[in-house]
Amino acid sequence: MLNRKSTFVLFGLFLMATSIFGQDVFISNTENRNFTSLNGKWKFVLDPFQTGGMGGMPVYKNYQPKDKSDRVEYGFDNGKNLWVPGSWNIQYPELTYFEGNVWYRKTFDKPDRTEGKRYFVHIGAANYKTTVSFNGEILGHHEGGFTPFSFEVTDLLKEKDNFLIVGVDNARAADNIPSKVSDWFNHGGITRDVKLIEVPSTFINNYFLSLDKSTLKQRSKTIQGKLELVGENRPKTARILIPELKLNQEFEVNADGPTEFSINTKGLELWSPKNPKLYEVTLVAGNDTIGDQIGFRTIEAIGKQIVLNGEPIFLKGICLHDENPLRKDRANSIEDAELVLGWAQELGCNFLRLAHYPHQEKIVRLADKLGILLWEELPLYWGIQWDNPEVLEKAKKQYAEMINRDYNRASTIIWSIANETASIPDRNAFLGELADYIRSMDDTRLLSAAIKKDQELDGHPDSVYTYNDPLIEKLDIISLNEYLGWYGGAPEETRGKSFEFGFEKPVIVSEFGGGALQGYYADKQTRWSEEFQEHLYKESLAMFDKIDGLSGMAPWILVDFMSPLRQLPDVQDGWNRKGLISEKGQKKKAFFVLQDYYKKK
Ligand code: GCB
Repeated sequence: MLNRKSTFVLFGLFLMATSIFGQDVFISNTENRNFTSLNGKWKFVLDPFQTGGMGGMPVYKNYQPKDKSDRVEYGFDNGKNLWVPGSWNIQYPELTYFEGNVWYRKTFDKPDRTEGKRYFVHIGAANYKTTVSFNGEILGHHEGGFTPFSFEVTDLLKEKDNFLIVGVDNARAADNIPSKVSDWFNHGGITRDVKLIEVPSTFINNYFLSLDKSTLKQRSKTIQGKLELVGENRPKTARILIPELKLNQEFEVNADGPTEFSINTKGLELWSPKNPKLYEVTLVAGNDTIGDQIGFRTIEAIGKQIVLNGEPIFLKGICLHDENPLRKDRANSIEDAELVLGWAQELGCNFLRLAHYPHQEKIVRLADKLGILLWEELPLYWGIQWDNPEVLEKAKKQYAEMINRDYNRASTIIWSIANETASIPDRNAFLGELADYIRSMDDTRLLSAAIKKDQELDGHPDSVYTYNDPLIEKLDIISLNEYLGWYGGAPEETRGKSFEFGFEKPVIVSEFGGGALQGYYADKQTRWSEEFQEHLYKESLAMFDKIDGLSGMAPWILVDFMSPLRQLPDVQDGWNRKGLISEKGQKKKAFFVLQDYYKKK
């Protein structure tokens, strides 16, 4: 039998062997590049036993019978369509709980191209394992349901009848991230935009800009930059322009590897929730030019305070899943983002916890425009295989993809590395290494994790809840999820409780809450009633407010969300009811309790 290490080596060889044609290059800021959208109707072939990629006639070859006696046992042409982006579960009733592989096919002709251009297929997200093939050749594989990836197709692109076939497999597995069980719906398929991106032969694939916090108090503030290029013919110099600051500066480009540079600014306005100032920034390198809208700010944890641009700030937040409850689908449009951010603003929020996985890029960009601070995380959630080095590598890769995508967004201030995980040696080693890895990629943001209290006893008998998880050492913020009043204990029991932390760090309550069915009215002792939830919010807020060093709050959760774990008839019917707003968009009583609390903060 193979041990884990040799499986890991084989897995690596497999990935190398299957990426011969395509190049897996991270391309950021795709919205501001030249591209052809490949969204819309795609033909599909169902592959419940996950065998379509095997044998002499794999589905990605797109075989057609040559004559009337030929045998081909699949076919896209007369098949049904799936809309991209979107989860397949909501598109056909028979796919509601489908977990397995689906092959998607899109055909298209070559865009009007000028010589010397390169083309990449870019997928915003596909849940969970993806195989990308083009004109019958496998370009590569991607794992992880919420982060973007791309493969080059330049050398395979034909004038007519190109076919892109993408296999997406959402089967749950113990060594996935998330693992087998999670409290949200397993939306399968190509859930975010697909683009055919056109770039020059040497191009800017990514760049990282941040404000140097040591210059925060100076009149002339420094922006630190890093530029990454892909291609053979690197220019000797590149240029950054911020017209509003009358800035146009050239810098030398390294012969290989990324190039670091810094620029001094005058009159820079800082980005904040009160003034979400974004600058038009342009980078030019050789034949490539890319523009972006970027805000500059600093974020620090000093003593027990979270400090934005040198000033303490209280995070008035709420948790959120990346779902449009009205459409019952994964969110994938600017309208989806506007819907939920509109509700969050009405609640009085300046902060959102984007739980429990990377949300669509459009919401992060909208938060930049609206001045909403964000917490982002990976689904390092229940049941993760902490002792499996492959899983750690997957976590690093998915984290790198999220940081590569969102590094330039001022709104993102926290990377959270795990949710409610028990402190055992394997987990501590895994998350400790991950924390170091994230800091090596991005030391401009704060690290956190939703931590458990030292004693997890039913009935919550302790009057003092203590937090001494050694992982906190690696973090900037202590975040805690506490459901006293819902899971064990009555809401009134909150009155006798207090909190103690073994570390001098700011504290965020990253979850608390309870379920209520919108429109069900009863007395405050009756579970599932709006009054029960309202009562629980009043009691919980009073309890958490006493925490010394409380720097923010993100109750669970803004809107009811789909979850196969929640099957109580007539109450849940497949929905987690802890939302302050129902899946139809109606506010529950507790919404106004939190709104009132935030007004007073
Ligand atoms: C939690 C989890 C969250 C669940 C929530 C609940 O602690 O972090 O994913 O949905 O509780 O509703 O039980």
